[in-house]
Amino acid sequence: MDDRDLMSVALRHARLGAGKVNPNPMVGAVIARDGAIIATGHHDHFGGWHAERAALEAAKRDGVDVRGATIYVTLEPCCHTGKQPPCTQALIDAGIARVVVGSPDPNPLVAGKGVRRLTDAGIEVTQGVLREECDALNEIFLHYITTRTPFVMLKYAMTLDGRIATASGLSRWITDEAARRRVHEDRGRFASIMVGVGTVIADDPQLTCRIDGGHDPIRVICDTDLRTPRDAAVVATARETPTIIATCSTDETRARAYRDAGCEILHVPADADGHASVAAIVETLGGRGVDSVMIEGGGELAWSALRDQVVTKVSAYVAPKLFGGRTAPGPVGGAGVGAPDDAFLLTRRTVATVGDDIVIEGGVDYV
Ligand code: AOF
Ligand code: ZN
Repeated sequence: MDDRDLMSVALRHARLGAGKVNPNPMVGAVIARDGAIIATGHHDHFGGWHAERAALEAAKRDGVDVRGATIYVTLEPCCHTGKQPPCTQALIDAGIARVVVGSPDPNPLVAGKGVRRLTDAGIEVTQGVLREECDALNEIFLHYITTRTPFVMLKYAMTLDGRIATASGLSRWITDEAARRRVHEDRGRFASIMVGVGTVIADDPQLTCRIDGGHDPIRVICDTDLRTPRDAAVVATARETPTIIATCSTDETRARAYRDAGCEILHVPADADGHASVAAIVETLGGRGVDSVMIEGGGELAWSALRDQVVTKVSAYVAPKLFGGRTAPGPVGGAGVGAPDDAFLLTRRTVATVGDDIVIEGGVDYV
């Protein structure tokens, strides 16, 4: 196998940490000799071994000699002491001869210093192998480590005529199985998921990651006046999956009922429209180390998040079907922009098909 093949194996291992490592990056490592894999490892959970050490320990456990071997790592090895000791030192001590790196680590504590430490020690370093794939895998980490604000993805599914429900309010289902599975994969790698109370009332969603071994995001309900039904699924399961109800209400009696069910009540100021401020919620989450928020509806919340300029990326699923209906809602509500020139523009766009559906994604450009 060549460098790219071995890095793609490292990428596969990295993904095993999805949802468990946040706000750390997903990192995978493969140790190889003459193009053949002799050990693998990944960063498995926040605070746990880094990928490099996991691979070195796997080799030790299997009695495999790594001196003179090459290691493929999806992210530049760290050279600082955090919850774990520096990987660069571990690689030097183990006698690794060559290090192949996917993404540079923008963490100011690392940022190029990891690679320099290795080359100073006489190790050959090759950088940028499958860099695009490695960067894409860690879009959340790369954003959060440099801005300290959560990576916010606005996700919605609509028909080709721009409806997220029929005129009578029915929305199950717009996209097919394959697209819905991809959404669950996204839920698994995001630290939190946010919906408006209208969506909770209309759909009674669980907002969990329903794939094998998947990690559930923290659920955040944007509920200005504490209207979340007491028997909603998110309230009933708040002891298993953390649920935050963000509100402007000061009604302590109602708040206590949600708290008794295991929910956290987060008091936030109102925005200009009188809704619980999305910007304030996102800021609070970021301050707690929550590196990512997936916004899953509805239209009012989507608009507030765009207007507050907190959306980092849009993930739009378009189903090849039409609902029609004068009053059938679209994915983004609110007041909307005043003129076409005021539109929110997407940059770095990608278009792909998932099953019968189309998924269009891109970063939001606020300038
Ligand atoms: C690596 N390999 O597998 C990971 C790295 O607190 P710590 O010690 O876990 O350090 C976290 C930082 O280390 C994180 O912000 C990122 O810069 C880097 N993560 N580095 O060499 C890994 N997970
Ligand atoms: Zn490390």
